[in-house]
Amino acid sequence: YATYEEIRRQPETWRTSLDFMSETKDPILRFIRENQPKSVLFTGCGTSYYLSLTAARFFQVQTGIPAHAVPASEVMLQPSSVIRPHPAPLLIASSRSGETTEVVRAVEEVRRRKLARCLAVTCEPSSRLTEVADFSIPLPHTREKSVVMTGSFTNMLLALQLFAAFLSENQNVLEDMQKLPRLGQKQLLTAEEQARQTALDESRNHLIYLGLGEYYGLACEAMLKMKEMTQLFCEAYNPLEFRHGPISVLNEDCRVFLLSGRTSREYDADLIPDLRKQGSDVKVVGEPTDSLDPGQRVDLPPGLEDGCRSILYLPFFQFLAYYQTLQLKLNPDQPRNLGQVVRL
Ligand code: F1P
Repeated sequence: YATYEEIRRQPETWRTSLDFMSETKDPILRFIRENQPKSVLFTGCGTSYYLSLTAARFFQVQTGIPAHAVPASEVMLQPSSVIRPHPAPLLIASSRSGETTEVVRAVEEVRRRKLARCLAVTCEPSSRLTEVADFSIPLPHTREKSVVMTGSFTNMLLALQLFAAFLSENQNVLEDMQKLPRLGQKQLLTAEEQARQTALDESRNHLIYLGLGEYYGLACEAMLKMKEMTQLFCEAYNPLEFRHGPISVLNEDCRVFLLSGRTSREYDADLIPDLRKQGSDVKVVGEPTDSLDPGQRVDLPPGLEDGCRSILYLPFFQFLAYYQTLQLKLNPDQPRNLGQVVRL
């Protein structure tokens, strides 16, 4: 299946993206310095919106420039409710295809009203989006055959994170990002095997993904992969928000994935027993910890800052959705009711 190949080849494509970004660093920084944005609005649809959520948090933490993310339909239909033109913001639009109607129209609308300058990140260098944007970061080596987005998510996110790190000139972050292809390659086989084993248990058919801050966008993307490929019932929440009502759905049909980071560790320890109370299975995905049995954990390589670790969460969740799809005897390349591009 193309989906499988596209998940597997990710660490190599991350290397190409890092090299490409280093080569184009000067024009990217020139574009930003010319525009001096006082805030940044990230946008996209579906997977590209979820990567925008994570990229916005990372960007604000790195640069100190206020950043947030909204779905492209909101920029398209209600631009003045999400963009204030003074002081001038920057709009960063992400789209694998560069053809999704809401994204293209959002950028067109913002430019027509002169609300902001626009930077595009896409896997299609000759798309409508690159035509209408002021500046583009093209990543054609991450083009995909599969309907679902896998490597395009991690690569577009990586490019945006590197862009933030260029601006902040944070050497630790820049060094951590260079380690990702090697760490990702090392972790890939374990992630695949753990995902394959987890998917064998079909009794858990209500899946819940929890992530805080930068990890909320990752939790949403993990949820979307499973939903698109398997049509199982999946939800994503902020972990502590989950306690404020949604927790009442838990039962023995549920499996909860907690994307754990350093900032939330203390609170995660307190939350896990509550998640288990009604017989739900809980898997904690993050840096290794002695406080949980190996069967309750999905270990990621240790030593990186929370934000820099982001893309390493994805291969496990992508493989999980892939193997769960095979388990249900569905075709991972062709999810029901979905095409590569949504045009209105
Ligand atoms: C965004 C998107 C995907 C979704 C499906 C349809 O596309 O909504 O997230 O999985 O493939 O398109 P794009 O704007 O990134 O091309």
